[in-house]
Amino acid sequence: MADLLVTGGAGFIGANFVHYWHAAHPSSRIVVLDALTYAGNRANLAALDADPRFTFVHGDIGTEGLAADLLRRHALDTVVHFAAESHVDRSILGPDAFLQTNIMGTHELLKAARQVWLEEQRVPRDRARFHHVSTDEVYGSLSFDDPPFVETTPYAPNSPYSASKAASDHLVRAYHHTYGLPVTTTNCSNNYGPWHFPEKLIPLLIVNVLLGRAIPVYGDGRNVRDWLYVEDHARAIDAVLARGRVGEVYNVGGRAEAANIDIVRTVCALVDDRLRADAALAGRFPASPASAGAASTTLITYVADRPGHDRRYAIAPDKLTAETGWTPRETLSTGLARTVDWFLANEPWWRGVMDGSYRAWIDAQYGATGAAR
Ligand code: NAD
Ligand code: TDX
Repeated sequence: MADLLVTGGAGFIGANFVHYWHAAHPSSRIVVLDALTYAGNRANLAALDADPRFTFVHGDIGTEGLAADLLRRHALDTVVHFAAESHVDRSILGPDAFLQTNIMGTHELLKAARQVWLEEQRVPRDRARFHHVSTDEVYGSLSFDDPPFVETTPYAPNSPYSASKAASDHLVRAYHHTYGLPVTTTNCSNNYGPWHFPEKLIPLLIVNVLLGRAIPVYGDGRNVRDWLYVEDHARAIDAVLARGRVGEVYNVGGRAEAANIDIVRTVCALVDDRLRADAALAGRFPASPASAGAASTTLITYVADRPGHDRRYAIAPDKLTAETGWTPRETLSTGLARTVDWFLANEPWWRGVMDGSYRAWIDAQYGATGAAR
């Protein structure tokens, strides 16, 4: 069974993946390396602290020698690389951190894997795997009548974020082609689900509806994204590690295209239904329109468009399904309902990440090292 170095495991998708993997592979060891940026929450992994199969390391993927040391010390044969700066709006405001982490940080990890697995031969080549988690945004933007992205769609990244992810994809490919590093890459569509940081559309929307705040819709609200429930992404990575071919790229998506404004209206209706059906819940969120008998859609506020805003993403996961048998379990409707219910049940989590108080909790629990006390 694979023993994993998971980078960015305290972030949204990483944390969901770690919990999924921990439950699905009871004999596998997991070492998480995470810098705990604003997007990384140590609390997301607190439930695993008592398990000796789990280790948390607070550190930056770009630190020279750190990843190599972890691969050696813990005898790890697999890297699942999530760590990144991931928010497009932030990349527009300040691209530097995106280039540093997404490009240089990924390169540091590739060097570590090459050194420990290939040069020092600490793991047989047929057991080692570097799995790179990337995005459909590297393919650029589609018109409404274009066919979905496939693995051979030419790269055309439009934001500093997607350009930095495209660069990292090319480095992963080059390390396979030049040095024979055993790699796989997945390019996934928009995820949503538990532990999603409330700066991205769906969690921001849920939280703003509950707090009775304006819902900012960029431009005309007709931009289309292809949505995937995060646990289905975790299962897809598992399928690629188990049955994917080394050196290959797999697109991951839920065949669930929706215009932003339709996502907004669906989530508003879900929250309104929950609050109308449960007086105690409505009492917890008195500023939410549904608590006063109104519709949350009254909060919709059209705002200036994102610069360079990609019009449409759509992804064809046919290669992944054909080669590994993976298909998504959640539909957009079941996944959104699960997500709204998770945010209703985890109010302390989202309040904590929004007001920064979870940082105090981290310090009290873990100190600077991130190791459980
Ligand atoms: P996130 O922003 O929620 O989490 C990123 C994590 O990486 C955080 O825990 C953060 O602390 C950590 N991190 C950042 N810089 C680091 C560094 N230098 N060293 C170590 N750790 C660092 O991101 P996410 O949404 O969970 O995305 C995870 C990965 O999946 C990213 O590579 C992203 O490009 C990719 N992806 C995301 C989506 C999506 O919809 N969110 C879709 C497709 C692909
Ligand atoms: O307040 C908002 N209002 C709004 O209309 C926000 C935050 C977003 N939007 C729009 C912009 C996009 O068309 O909603 C759509 C989704 O936006 P984000 O949640 O910021 O996601 P996106 O830019 O599509 O990128 C996401 O999917 C691909 C992730 O953040 C990336 O990390 C991933 O690679």
